[in-house]
Amino acid sequence: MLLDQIQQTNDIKKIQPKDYPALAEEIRQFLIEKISVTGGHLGSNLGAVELTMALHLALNLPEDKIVWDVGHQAYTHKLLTGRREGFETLRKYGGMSGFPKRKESDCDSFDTGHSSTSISAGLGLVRARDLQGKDNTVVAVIGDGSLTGGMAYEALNNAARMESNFIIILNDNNMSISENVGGVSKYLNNIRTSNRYLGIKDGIYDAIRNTRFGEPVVNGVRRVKNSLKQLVIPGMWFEDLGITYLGPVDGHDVEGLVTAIKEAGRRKNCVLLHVMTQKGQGYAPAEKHPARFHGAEPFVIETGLPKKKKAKANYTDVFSTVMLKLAARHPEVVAITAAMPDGTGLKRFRSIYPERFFDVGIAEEHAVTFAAGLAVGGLHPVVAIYSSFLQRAYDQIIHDVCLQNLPVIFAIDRAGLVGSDGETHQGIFDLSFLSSIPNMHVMAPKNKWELSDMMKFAVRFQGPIAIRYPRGEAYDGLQEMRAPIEMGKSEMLFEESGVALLAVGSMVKTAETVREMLKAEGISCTLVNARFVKPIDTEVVDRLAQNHQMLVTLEENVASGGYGEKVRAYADENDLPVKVVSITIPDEYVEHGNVDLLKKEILIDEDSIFEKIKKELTEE
Ligand SMILES: Cc1ncc(C[n+]2csc(CCOP(=O)(O)OP(=O)(O)O)c2C)c(N)n1
Repeated sequence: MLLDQIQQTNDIKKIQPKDYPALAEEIRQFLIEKISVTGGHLGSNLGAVELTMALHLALNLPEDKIVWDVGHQAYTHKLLTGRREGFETLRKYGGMSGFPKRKESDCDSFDTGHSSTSISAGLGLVRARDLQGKDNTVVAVIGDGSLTGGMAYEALNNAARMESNFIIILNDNNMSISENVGGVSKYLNNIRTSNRYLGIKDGIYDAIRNTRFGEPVVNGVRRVKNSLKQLVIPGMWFEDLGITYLGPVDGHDVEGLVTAIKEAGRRKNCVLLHVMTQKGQGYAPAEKHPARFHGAEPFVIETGLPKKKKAKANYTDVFSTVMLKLAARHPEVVAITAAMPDGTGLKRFRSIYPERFFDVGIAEEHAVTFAAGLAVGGLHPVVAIYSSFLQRAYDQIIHDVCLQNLPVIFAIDRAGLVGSDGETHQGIFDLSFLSSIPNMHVMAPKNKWELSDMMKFAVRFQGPIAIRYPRGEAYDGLQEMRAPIEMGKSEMLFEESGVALLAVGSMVKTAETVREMLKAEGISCTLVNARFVKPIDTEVVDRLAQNHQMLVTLEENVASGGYGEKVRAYADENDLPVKVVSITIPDEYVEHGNVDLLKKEILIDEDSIFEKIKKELTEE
């Protein structure tokens, strides 16, 4: 095995060029085998095998720096930097992260997870290098999908006309998670097609050079060509900005890539090297279904089918279905996604209402302000975004939506702990950051029927409103509890005395179990479904404070700025005669791992909550 010769960083340089294709094949087999067991980002990694090999051959790590945009394609990089064993524990609690982590290796030069940051971070590394008189190479590797994000353009604008080397590698596989969208994607497509034309042009030069007219005519043709540049030269747009464009080059030819990277490294300015790759390269199911294999669950290698059959509907499915119903009833309802039509469940909406569906690319800031424009224009937009990616659009939510009190619905998927993607993807801040915004309303459903009811409520409401729901299976308990939704009102599920549990969204299910545990110990227990985190139901807090010893709030969100803090502040301000205990995620980043395990670690699982309540009761 060639791979056995690669134990640590730069070992790849011992491999003979003739063996590069065989090594690439071994790496692919390795990745397919490992990811089929652990799950992970397969397609993007299979597409970047040769590119990563070439970077490791052309550069000298860790002195040279590679910033991986999003970071989901860095598995081969991990493999080539002494982390082969880590694949046994990939994305597991305490194991190797699925993204670059500086704490994991000195070859990971910047932590990523969210898209379109690599050029900014790389530029920072370049300026730091120059100011300190160092001469290492800095490379940002960004995909064509990530190049739809606004931050990438802000960075390009700053990198342009710089008089120092900075290599941006555009890893163009013509795909985001789904099909890439927008003008830049079209532009890159045109480059691919015009490349053939340029090949013919180069052929013409060679032919003329070999005639008796020779070099002068070649130069003449070149001049004409320059005046026609806009039409025929690939990457002219980058060139016009002041960024040298190289390519497009075959992203599966290691030796060609090494030459191109070294060439890019010789320039005294910012260079964009355009590399063409295929997502899922070398594994037929991933080539055929790039969206499914972007982030794959464990699968059977022979068939590519998931190992575990989906048993129950998840919240995304419920949202997907209710959106179709709402669209049929309300012609003003339109849907927006930032490059995640599959992940957010809007694919069915897209196929039935293509003219009312907008995939804006990885552009959450734009998505939100665009929604504000749609709302001012008389429509009722639903912006479906994962909790952690919505963080990006904070100013747009405040400045463009809430300040004007516009009817925009935020459907926030993957809220709470998401598991194996880790720190960058946990949706644990949204209750805090949304509920501090004037005019915003924030809800969380206890089960699948309530998500549907909340969406219907939101469509009738004329103002900014957010519904946050977790990743994974939708809770299908408490079906009979379906009191009509009223603004700012909680739902009483079981009314007793003693301890009152006030639970938000996903924590209602947990609280049900905790209540059973408490009752088994003879502790009488009320259970309230909070429903609203903004505004909180102060009436119920007032009432429960009168005949309960203790109020316990439960939420899958950090402590700071969350529901518990609000209830406690209200109780304090109003001198309510009751102790308030808050169960929250600690104010920390939560690493990757199985969600049930993470909950135990951070003490928000049923047993830990039960123990905490008992302890608090004895400390009364
Ligand atoms: C801000 C943000 N929004 C959405 C995502 C989800 N996401 C992860 S990868 C990806 C597509 C990236 O496409 P591209 O950059 O072309 O890389 P490829 O997977 O095709 O190699 C998206 C939308 C994210 N990571 N960050």
